Amino acid sequence: MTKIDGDGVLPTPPLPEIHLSKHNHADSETISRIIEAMKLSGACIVRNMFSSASVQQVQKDIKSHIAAAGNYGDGTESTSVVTALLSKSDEYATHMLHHPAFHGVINHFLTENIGPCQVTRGQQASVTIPPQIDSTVAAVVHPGGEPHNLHRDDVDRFNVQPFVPKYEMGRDTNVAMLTALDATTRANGATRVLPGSHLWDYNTLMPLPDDERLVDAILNPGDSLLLLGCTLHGAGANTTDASRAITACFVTRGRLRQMENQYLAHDLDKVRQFPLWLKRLMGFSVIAPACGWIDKTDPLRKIDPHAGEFIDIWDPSAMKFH
Ligand SMILES: O=C(O)CCC(=O)C(=O)O
Ligand SMILES: [Fe+2]
Repeated sequence: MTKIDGDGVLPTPPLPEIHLSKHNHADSETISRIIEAMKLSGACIVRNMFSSASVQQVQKDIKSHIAAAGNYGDGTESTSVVTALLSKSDEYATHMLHHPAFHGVINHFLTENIGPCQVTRGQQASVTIPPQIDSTVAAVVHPGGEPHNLHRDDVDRFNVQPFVPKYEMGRDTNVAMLTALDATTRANGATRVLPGSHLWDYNTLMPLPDDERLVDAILNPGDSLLLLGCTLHGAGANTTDASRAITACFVTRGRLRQMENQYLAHDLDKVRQFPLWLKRLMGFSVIAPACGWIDKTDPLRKIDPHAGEFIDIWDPSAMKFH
């Protein structure tokens, strides 16, 4: 019988790696290479994204939160998941999340261009909907930690997809940037990725934890794994006597509900201090023509009246009429 689910049908591609020559920098050609690698394999390691000074600052910022952090409640008992990183680390929020490769990748996979569609008789409109933060966490796998279940990050919103022989845009509702704070190795529970599984039918039985196609994302501090929401992965077992920490910024489409409620997870005084691009990425915006308003206006009018740039509902500058 012909298999149509993708599992075992297509050859398993490699887990690609792209090395940045300079921290915090990626030109458009490099970003395109990362995107193509992700389309081919479902994930891409990007080396040298952040400096060790930056990594050490984030480590310092989250350290005091680890002891009190629980896990996801999904069988990952030996993992501490620190949430709401934007409030816990300015370095993470305003510096790491400002990386051009991160923005290039999330914008490519998750921006939606909708329309022209008829909004009223005889009037057509198109809108561009940018992505938004889904959640930010640090995952700290402690000594003795068991391997996490293989999963797709978009399971939370039941983004069930069929097998495709080649990547199709629109398939993903989620993209993640996992950044190593500690070196991740096979021994300490590096994230394991199944390259090519982003093309599988979602109803294909999940592989076992010892599937030989799984590849360890071995990262140095400051390297990231950029991951499509439809790619199977999970943290490995930590057989060492030291914890290993990564940060994860999950991003979703602007029209979907956010996993971590960004409007309540962060103190508004804190949000006020964030740069405009970050406030927008958190979802403090109106998605044209009219999603997310307060009192029919841009939510920034409420929390940051001096923001200087507002988009209210039915704002002609945010839509194209035909
Ligand atoms: O800790 C890891 O290696 C992966 C974490 C992860 O997959 C998740 O939080 O969804
Ligand atoms: Fe995950």
